[in-house]
Amino acid sequence: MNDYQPVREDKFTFGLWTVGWRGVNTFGEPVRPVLDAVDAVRRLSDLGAYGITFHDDDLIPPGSGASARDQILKRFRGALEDTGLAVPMVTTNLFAHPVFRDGGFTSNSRDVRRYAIRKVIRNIDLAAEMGAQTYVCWNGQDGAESEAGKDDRAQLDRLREAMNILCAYVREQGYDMRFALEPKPNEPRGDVLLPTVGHALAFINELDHPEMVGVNPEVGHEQMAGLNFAHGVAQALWHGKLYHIDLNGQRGVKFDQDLRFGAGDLREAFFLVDLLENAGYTGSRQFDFKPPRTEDMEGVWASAAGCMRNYLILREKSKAFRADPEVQAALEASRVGELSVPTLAQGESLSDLMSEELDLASAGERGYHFERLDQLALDHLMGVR
Ligand SMILES: [Mn+2]
Repeated sequence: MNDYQPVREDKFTFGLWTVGWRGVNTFGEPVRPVLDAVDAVRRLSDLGAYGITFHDDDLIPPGSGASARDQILKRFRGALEDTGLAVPMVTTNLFAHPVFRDGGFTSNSRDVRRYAIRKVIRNIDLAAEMGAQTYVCWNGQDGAESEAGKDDRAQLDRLREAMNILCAYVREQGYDMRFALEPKPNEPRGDVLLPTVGHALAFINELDHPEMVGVNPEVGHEQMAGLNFAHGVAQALWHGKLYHIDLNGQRGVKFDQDLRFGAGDLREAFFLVDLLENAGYTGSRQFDFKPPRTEDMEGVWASAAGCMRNYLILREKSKAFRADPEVQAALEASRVGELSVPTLAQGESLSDLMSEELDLASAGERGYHFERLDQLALDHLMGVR
């Protein structure tokens, strides 16, 4: 019997801001105490995680002096060494301070944009010291409530300028680091810049070094726009741009719920794990969730363990689905493999295709049997096969 105990090789990571989230929401005050980063490292390691990630301000409180900073980093590094936990990704908080009320890289205020770049550059140095190879950019407050107040095309110019500066810096320093842009449609801004995976992928093509920049899609961020997350991730993989992923749960088009992975749309979670495991994705499986305010610290760790357990259960279900002879026959009947056969055979030309006739009557009658195939998937998911 599989006990679904995670191991380092599963590459599960957690943001310090997830298990450390104190449960502040729009209407409610904090419900949990401040979590010491060292405790987070130890607990996550005990649970079987591979790594921990952080925003600059999560680890080092803003306004800390040089000696306080050194002390914090020394303790944190000590805990990493004791446990073997990695820091594969680091990111910057360009959203909490009032100065970012109109965004960071794309604030209308030029001095704020310059400050935002300084803040990120300093944190990139720390990320490199920690061995992080991925740097996530979530442009949380970059967006608008009113078209009148924001020149969208200038905003894209400024975001491009900032990303080009960051890429040039990483190249100059010789850091082994890539960037991952995190799309989100809204919240906290009425409309956020780069709202979907597709917007981000198109934007990356306009950069000086597009090969250094990919995406960090988050389950809930696509689903809160009613989009199919597995499809978005598949396209990111197809472009070779899935540099990182944030896993969590969301139920439909509403505020960003950040439920634990597997809560929310379980069916889409199954097809997502099936995709990641079969597409050769080798990066971190990061959980970016918020343990609900109902939970005390014991509930926080139960919630974190649940994220990993659900991934491992779904991974096992996906394997069983793919290995099932009836599923293989159903895939065949649905012509799933046929889509991978090029429409023109090698050496064929358009004229070969043009001279062919299709029996429209019989091809039009052809059923695709997707319902049977999908039911087999659900049978596996629901544990009756
Ligand atoms: Mn989210």
